[in-house]
Amino acid sequence: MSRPGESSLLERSRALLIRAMTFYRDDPRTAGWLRGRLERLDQPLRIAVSGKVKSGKSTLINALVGQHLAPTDAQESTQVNTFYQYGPEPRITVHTPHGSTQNVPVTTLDPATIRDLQRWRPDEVARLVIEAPVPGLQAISLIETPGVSSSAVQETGRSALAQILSEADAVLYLTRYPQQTDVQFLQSVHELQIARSAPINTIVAFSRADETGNGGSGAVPSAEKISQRYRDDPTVRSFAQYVIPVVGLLGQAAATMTDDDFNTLVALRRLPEKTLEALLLSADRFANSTTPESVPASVRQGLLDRFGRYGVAQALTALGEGVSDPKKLSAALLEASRLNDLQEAVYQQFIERQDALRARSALLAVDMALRANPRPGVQQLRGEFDPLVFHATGTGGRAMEKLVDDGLIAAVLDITTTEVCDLIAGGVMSAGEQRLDAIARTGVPYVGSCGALDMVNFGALDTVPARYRDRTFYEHNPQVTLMRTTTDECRRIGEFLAAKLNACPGPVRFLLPEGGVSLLDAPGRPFHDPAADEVLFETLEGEVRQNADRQVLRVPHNINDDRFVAALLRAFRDVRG
Ligand SMILES: Nc1nc2c(ncn2[C@@H]2O[C@H](COP(=O)(O)OP(=O)(O)OP(=O)(O)O)[C@@H](O)[C@H]2O)c(=O)[nH]1
Ligand SMILES: [Mg+2]
Repeated sequence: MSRPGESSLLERSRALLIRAMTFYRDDPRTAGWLRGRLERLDQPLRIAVSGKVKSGKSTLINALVGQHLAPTDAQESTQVNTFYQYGPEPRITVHTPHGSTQNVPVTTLDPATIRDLQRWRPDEVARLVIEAPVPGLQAISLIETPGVSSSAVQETGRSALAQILSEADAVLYLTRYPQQTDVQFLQSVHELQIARSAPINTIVAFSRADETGNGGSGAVPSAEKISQRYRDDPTVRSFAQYVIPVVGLLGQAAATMTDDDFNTLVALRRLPEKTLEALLLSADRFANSTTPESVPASVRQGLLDRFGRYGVAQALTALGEGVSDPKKLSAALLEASRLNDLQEAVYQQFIERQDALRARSALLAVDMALRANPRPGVQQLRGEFDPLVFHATGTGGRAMEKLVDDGLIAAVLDITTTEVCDLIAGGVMSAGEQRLDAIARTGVPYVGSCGALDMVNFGALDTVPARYRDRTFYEHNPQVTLMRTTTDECRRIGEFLAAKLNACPGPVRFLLPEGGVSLLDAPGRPFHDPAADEVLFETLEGEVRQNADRQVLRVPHNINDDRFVAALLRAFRDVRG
């Protein structure tokens, strides 16, 4: 079942889908659907390009693919889900809502043919699949969805859009100005039942960034500032891994620039400085001025349509700075369009993590099949889980939360939360301020406890900061020195954890081991300090807003006691429902 060199995540996804298929031998439709999902594990990663009408989806697809394939239009809007994927020959397939398919004979692909097919109504055409022999589609397939809030989406409802998004491994969401409705939309997608159990990886592109403000030379830098604000916004962060400005139009022009474009730009650059300045004062003047005749108005208009005002200005600046051939100019413009950065983000967030993204899609597929066609035996597939162990070393906590974010973790037993001590007191094993945020983002069932909240980790004794000279230490070994947390630190640790737990929408149990939070904290051991522990427990009890779903529970044993373990397991069964 597994392939040589295949990661264990992919191997498990393959195995899960194959096992699920065996439960549907008598149901060829579901089995066939699952087989399709299995085959997808060997196909390029699928990225949905979504966003409002006219947010620049088609333009950005062309920029990413490096070819003018998707029709871009100022008036009509794309109404049909359109898949752009790699194929050895140009090919267009129309899928009807009833499941039949039809090949449209083509020898070449051009936007006009695709546009004609996109004019069909969504009840006539469910999706268009465009296959193109372009290298840009070898690692990823792109799915353009109809604009959010377009008539197509209004008619078929959000569920059709959610359906397409559920077929994607990741989402590139475009927004012209990150507005409230976009945020609401993204949240609503995340709140869908299926997404909640497996949140989808999303990059938000602040598109058409050259039009920010008055569209002048400061447009892209100010789009960058706005993006930064959104990156820091906890609501946006909860559904998007990345927010990045991009000028798709310039990306498209740079990726498809011809020698004629280059020669026209060079001819413009050679004009006397004053003539050029006057020409660049407004888009209208640039395209319609009767002079210079050496570059006729119609040619200028064409350039403006393809590059935009910002793009033309950037190209002329680059030429002025000594860029001397089309290749170098194209590279400079790709940089100015921020397409390079977007591609890098797609690479880092999606392609490099594709095994996790694919595993999420496989889990989601099995979950969807089960919900649609419940089978007694197959239920158990969902109930089975493999324990994954993470060490509380800073990187361990972060790795666990990354997998939680990827929707690959069914429930969390977070017994040793000691990374928080290192965050609060400056130890060497902090997992950062974001510890527990993935639990809040996803609502994954969570059981936590106070493991090792009595200790901060340092390296060798002589590396401990001087300000801590008078504290209680325990030399675990020559490389590891542990420092007892104080009452004040315990209160701050309790406050930190309580605030995080209060943000968790899923079921939460947090257990307080009254007999000590570590072996060193047991009676007679060097870190035994019931007063400090009591401050920790009371802070948690006082600050966590408890209800039926979110409970803080005292257990009268040491955290390493079997009876404490039994209480943890009871809580675990409880949150798993
Ligand atoms: N200035 C500027 N215009 C852009 C940019 N991207 C797209 N446009 C223009 O915006 C209009 C719509 O672009 P499309 O790429 O067709 O947008 P879309 O989101 O695919 O639109 P629908 O599919 O119809 O919803 C076209 O006129 C594009 O030329 C950009 O980065 N800058
Ligand atoms: Mg479009």
